[in-house]
Amino acid sequence: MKWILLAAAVLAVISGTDVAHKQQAINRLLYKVTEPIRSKFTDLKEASKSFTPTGAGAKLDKEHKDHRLLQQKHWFSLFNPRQREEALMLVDALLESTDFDHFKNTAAYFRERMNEGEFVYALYVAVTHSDLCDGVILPPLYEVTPHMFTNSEVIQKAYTAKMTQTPAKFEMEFTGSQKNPEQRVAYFGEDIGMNSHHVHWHMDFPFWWHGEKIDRKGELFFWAHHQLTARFDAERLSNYLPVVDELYWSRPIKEGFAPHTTYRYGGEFPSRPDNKIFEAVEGVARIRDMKEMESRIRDAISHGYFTSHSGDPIYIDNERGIDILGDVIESSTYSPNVEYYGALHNYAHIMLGRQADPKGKFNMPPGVMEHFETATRDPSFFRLHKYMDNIFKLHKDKLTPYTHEELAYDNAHITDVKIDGELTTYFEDFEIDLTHAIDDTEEIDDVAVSTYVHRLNHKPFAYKIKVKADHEDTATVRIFLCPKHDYNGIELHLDEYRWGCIEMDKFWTHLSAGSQEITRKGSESSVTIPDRVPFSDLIKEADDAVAAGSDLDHKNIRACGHPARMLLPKGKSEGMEFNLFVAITSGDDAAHPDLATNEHGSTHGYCGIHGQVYPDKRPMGFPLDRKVTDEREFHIDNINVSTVKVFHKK
Ligand SMILES: *[C@@H]1O[C@H](CO)[C@@H](O)[C@H](O)[C@H]1NC(C)=O
Ligand SMILES: [Cu+2]
Repeated sequence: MKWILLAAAVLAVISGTDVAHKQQAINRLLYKVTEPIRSKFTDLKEASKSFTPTGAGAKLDKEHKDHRLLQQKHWFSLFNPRQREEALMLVDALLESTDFDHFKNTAAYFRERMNEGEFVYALYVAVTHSDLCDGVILPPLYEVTPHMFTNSEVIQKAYTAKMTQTPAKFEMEFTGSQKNPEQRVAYFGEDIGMNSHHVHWHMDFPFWWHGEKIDRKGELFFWAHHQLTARFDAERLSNYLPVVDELYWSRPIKEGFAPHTTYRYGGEFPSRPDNKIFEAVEGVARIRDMKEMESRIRDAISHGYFTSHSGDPIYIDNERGIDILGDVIESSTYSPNVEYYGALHNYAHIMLGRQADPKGKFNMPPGVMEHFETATRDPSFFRLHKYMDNIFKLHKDKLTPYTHEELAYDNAHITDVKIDGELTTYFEDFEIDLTHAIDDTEEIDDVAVSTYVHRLNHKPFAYKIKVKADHEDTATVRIFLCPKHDYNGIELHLDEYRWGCIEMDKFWTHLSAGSQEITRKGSESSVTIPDRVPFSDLIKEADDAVAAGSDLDHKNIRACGHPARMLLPKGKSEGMEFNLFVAITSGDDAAHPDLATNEHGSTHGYCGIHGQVYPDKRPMGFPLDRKVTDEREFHIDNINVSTVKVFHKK
């Protein structure tokens, strides 16, 4: 038996279907995407000339031959319907592949013919979803397309370094000035790890998705964005700012935004001054269209049902309702009646993105709000998401509060909750390689150019939870960090703070009869991922493995997940108080039988388990997602709320 496996492994290495070869091919396909495939990558270069695309690829090739495709060296936005259509043709062509060679050759062929932005998007999505690419790590997007994650100042400096052939490393500041109070939380909205999480979330769960059904996609849309909103609010409170107010269509957009960012092709990202009055965007929507979409959705929430195409009611005052509401609001292809309920989220992004040039008079490229990479930099992103979050809350608040039976787990008695170590945040510098930000040719050598950004991190810590169990069992542990006081320093009740709770972790564990201590490290959190592997490391590792005839065994391949270093919101020098909420419920909540020993790729809290059902059978956010009318229901042995302090050190 063993020699058969060995023979299979040897065969895989020789034929190039092992992870090392795949990783190498993906690296090379993304290497300097705005330039032709390097001639030293002979197989890809050859495929780009002589491959004959089939199926969806043939259809896309015909569009190319008919000169219908978007030119190269032009901006790309997923919210542009035609550009999206082109990118999705490539996604289909790639996902149709039945072997990796076909996948690789299709990609190589279209890399030389399609718009680079469309190509990168399609390749990232296809690698994420294709079984043929299992084990492949996607290079950090901030290194492949640095223009979307940095600013014009940094890119200009990079060009100077290249032109003068002088290696350089320079600082990247956050956008704006300290005269703007919003600047205090720019480290959150502009964090490259968080931006990457956001853009990857939308690649794992695309609104246009027409492939195999993705479990609880609409609910994940709600939960991932709700968590971004809650986290941003927590950061604001630590920075002496009130929580975000929602967006109003009929009031001025309070905060302006000057992105200081330039497209690689297509000029500068448009700016928006403070207090801009919303205008209709030609060819997209009028303000009254937006209000209409909103009021139809609010109507459905009040009625407790949506109306399908055929006029049938789809009841939502139940556990499943949130999933449907998420599908409707985004909207995704799962929306039961997109003609009637519209696409509130997607249209709102475009409306906000275009306010600088609503009539298209100045031929401005799309705004930061029209790209998932850049959207969170603009303070209006969080206003918009607060607005939608409040609509979700309206629905959740209609549901019957959890009963004692639903909350209790008589087997577990929490006797103590402690933090091992100090909850301490700090800022650090992080270096980003800018090699891919600047043009060159095969003949010109690369110059080492990088920028360092400031980013939030925290010291290692662990939760220590003492539990007494009546009998042996598997249990579900949920940990939330919740605001304790509002902006004015007034202590909040459970029903006031629950919606602002940050999901820190959720895991399954084995309880033995009697007393025990559960230790869980912050770094094990199921909502976060570790730092991304730099592109240059991925290249070196794959090239070395291929040269040595060995394979790669990648762990942590998911790109969706909040950055581990941002698990804790920023503290205060004197300490910022939070409520640490711990709930232990029965292991029956697990949707997979082995969760206590197998985390299924971790990072499932905000990103689910790839290709499988969401691990928790309960609604996302349980038990804090519903109204609490009687706080005493939560005074039970399996739930504990304690106060913790998060410090911030210079
Ligand atoms: C939770 O645990 C803390 C610390 O162990 C304890 O002081 C507190 O009384 C507990 N609270 C509840 C509601 O059980
Ligand atoms: Cu989003």
